[in-house]
Amino acid sequence: MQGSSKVSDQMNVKADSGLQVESVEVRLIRLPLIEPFETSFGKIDSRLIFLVSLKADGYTGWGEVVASEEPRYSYETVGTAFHVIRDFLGPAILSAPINGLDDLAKRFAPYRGHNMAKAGLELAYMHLLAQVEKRSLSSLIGGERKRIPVGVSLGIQPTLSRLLDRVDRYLQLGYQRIKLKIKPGWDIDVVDEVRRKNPNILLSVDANSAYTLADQAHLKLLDDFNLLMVEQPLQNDDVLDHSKLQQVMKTSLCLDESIVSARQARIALDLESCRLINIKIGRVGGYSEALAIHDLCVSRNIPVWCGGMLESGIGRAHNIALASLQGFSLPGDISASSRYFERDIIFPEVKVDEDGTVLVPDGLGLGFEVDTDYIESLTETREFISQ
Ligand code: OSB
Ligand code: MG
Repeated sequence: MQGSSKVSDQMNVKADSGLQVESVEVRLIRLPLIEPFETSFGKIDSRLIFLVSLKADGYTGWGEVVASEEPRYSYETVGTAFHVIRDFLGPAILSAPINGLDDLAKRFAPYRGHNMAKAGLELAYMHLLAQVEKRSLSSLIGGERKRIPVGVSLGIQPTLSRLLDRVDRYLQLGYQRIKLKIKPGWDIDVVDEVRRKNPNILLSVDANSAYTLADQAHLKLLDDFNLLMVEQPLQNDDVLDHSKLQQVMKTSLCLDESIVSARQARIALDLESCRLINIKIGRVGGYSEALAIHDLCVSRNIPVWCGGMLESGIGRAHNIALASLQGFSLPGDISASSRYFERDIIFPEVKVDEDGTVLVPDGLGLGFEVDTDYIESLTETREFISQ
């Protein structure tokens, strides 16, 4: 397959020499959200951001662990990621020079699960590698898009009129796709109204596992609204019921929570549990697995798009690089910094242009400067990991 061979060739350029990571640092900073974000599993007002930085050869590589404070979206939390990085993954990184992304992924593989913790370190490593090789992260992984199409994910709102107002706002800003969070009691009527007011927009919904197959008849009502997709209607660990649901629904299902590895992606596609996949680097355990899922989907003509976890600019810059791969043909949940935070921790901040695209930077590494002074001033917890 074209995609996979190219990606791994590019990444092993300097593999022979290996890169000895000299230090692993983790820190927590809290960024208040401009507006609370509510999904079927709860509401948050701020994001506790977990940053990882690796040092080698005079460079610093930055990554972000997207785990939340509570185990709702997934079982991982900021606390479990801290533990797993400090006691297992950090020491594994420091133990010997790293000979490319595959080597790192293999070193993490014996530790089961904890994908977000693994991904945070893989992100930091790839940022480091891009700098050592004097190229952009996008080009390092074989990205070809110069601009990526983006959409916005709108949380559950206190009132319908407030939601309609937010829809208008983001359409006016150029966003190419609107995604509505839904749950029982905030679904059909809401979607009906948004669609009635906006007959021609790309519209999708995300249930974050709020339904079961017993709700099938209710979910089928969504078929009337010409939705781009229904994201993760059923349980996080299920692919069989999603397959049964997809058989009776006209609308394409998209899996998010259920796809935690390339293996699960293959099972879901073989079972026809979905027609689209949302790739989040954190959920799948890092670049290595994200690239594998991308390549698998390209080979099967399954469109993918880049999901978001309300990341800071550091995680978002990585998402932009990932979404520059050819297979990411649908708008990602990669919104402007100003959609989330008063002030981001990178500069320039992420901007969405009037045509609803984000420019893929071609500068060294992330293509954004990490605002280390600002990060320093926000740091609540900081720890160096030793071997
Ligand atoms: O299901 O896609 C999701 C945020 C947190 C947890 C899960 C999800 C989301 C989003 C936000 O939808 C997307 C974004 O970062 O803008
Ligand atoms: Mg989702």
